[in-house]
Amino acid sequence: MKNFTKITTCLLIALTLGAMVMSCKKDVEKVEVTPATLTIKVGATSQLTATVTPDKAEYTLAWTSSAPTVATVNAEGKVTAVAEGTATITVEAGGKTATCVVTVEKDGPFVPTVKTFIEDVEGHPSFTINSTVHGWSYIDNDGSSTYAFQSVSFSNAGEPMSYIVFSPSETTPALTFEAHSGNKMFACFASTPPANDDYLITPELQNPTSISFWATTYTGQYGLERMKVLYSTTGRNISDFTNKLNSGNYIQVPEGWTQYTYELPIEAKYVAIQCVSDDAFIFFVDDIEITASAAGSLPEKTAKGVQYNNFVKKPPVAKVKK
Ligand SMILES: [Ca+2]
Ligand SMILES: [Ca+2]
Repeated sequence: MKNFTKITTCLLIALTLGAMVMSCKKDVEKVEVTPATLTIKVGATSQLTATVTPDKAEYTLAWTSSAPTVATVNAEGKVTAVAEGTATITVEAGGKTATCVVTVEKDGPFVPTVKTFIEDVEGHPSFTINSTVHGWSYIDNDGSSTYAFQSVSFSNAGEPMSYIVFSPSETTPALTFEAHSGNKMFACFASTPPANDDYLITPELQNPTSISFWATTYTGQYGLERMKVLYSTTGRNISDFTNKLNSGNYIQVPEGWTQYTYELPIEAKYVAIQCVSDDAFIFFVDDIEITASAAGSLPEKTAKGVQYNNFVKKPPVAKVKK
């Protein structure tokens, strides 16, 4: 009988405690999300925060997007902008909801999202001078007009330029030599004297570790192309590129695609491939790969399944002044 009383007492205490715990659970009264509106660029991410009242409410947060083709949201409320447009992100907790209206903008500074960035030039419009796609910038410090091909025409031939997006298969008539990957590459055409002084400048880098790229002289007939590889820890003016990565004064680039790789200090902000050729013909650059020590430091990877072409030396087309 004594044992029975003990068991009953224990059971009652257990039930009472259980009921007390049950009574502590509260329903969600309100959920709020901050920010309530958000404007971000394609490729960028942003963290949303949900606040649930009362504090002791029991809930699970569920995040959804009204338009995942515009912006997606993960289970932790992190939004990724996919394409230009508007999406409503909804968070639900205990039957209550709150929303954040996300506007995704297409243009503007390129926003870094991943660790490796490969520029294969395929996404740049053909024959654009100093194409700013993906945040590339340029300095044409010689300001000179350029040599063109004898009997081969293309848009902007002979114009002053730093680098042009060159597509051999789209000239008239089509040229038979190939870019390192795909159909396009950056090209620096010889300036009609003075010597070339042309900068191809990367997008802004954060925590970079290395840069590599492929380069070639189009034809050694007029002499090999010359380049310097420089970096800046500050801005994008000529006076900012005070650090040289190549040894010697400049590199003479051979005929045939050659890969150049340089380690970068973490504070490097921009790298410039400077063409300093003197009355040569065309300096080509393709498949520039930059790596960083942390995700979120570089523009998105732009090359998908890069297929590299073999360099097949074809009889070069002569150069002419336009
Ligand atoms: Ca120039
Ligand atoms: Ca290419």
